Amino acid sequence: MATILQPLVVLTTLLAVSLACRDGWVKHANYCFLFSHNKVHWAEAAEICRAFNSWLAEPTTHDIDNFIVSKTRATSPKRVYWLGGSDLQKEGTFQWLSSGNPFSYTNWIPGDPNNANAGEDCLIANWSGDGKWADADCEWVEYYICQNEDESGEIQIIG
Ligand SMILES: [Ca+2]
Ligand SMILES: [Ca+2]
Repeated sequence: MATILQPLVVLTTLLAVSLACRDGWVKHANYCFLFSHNKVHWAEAAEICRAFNSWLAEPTTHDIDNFIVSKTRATSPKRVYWLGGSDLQKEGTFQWLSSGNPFSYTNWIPGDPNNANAGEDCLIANWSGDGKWADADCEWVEYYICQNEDESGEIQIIG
């Protein structure tokens, strides 16, 4: 009897876990988001998100972008966060890190991207606390947002 029930128990656990994001992650739509409490370079932020089995957040739609803005306003209105976009491949052409797709939805602050100073190639959220995007120097040390599909718990349970 125990051997018959065991797969059922595992399945039930999976279903329960998949309804929630990992501790510290916030659910929105079918995704989980982590708003960092530490600051790193853009490339390091991307590495950290990958290590969490996720990606540097990509607000490819107004819905996701609006969620990030709302969440930021509610918790840390002045913080800026690295996002998973850059024009490192081709100056002036911004693309998403995970797919390589060019931006379709955008939320640039007026005047950006401007590739200012020695060059700015990395996408940052909530520039000037305005809820808008800017291109920023990839070497700046900033907070970051990771994103993954809402299935994070399954891997941990199976393991
Ligand atoms: Ca640039
Ligand atoms: Ca800029």
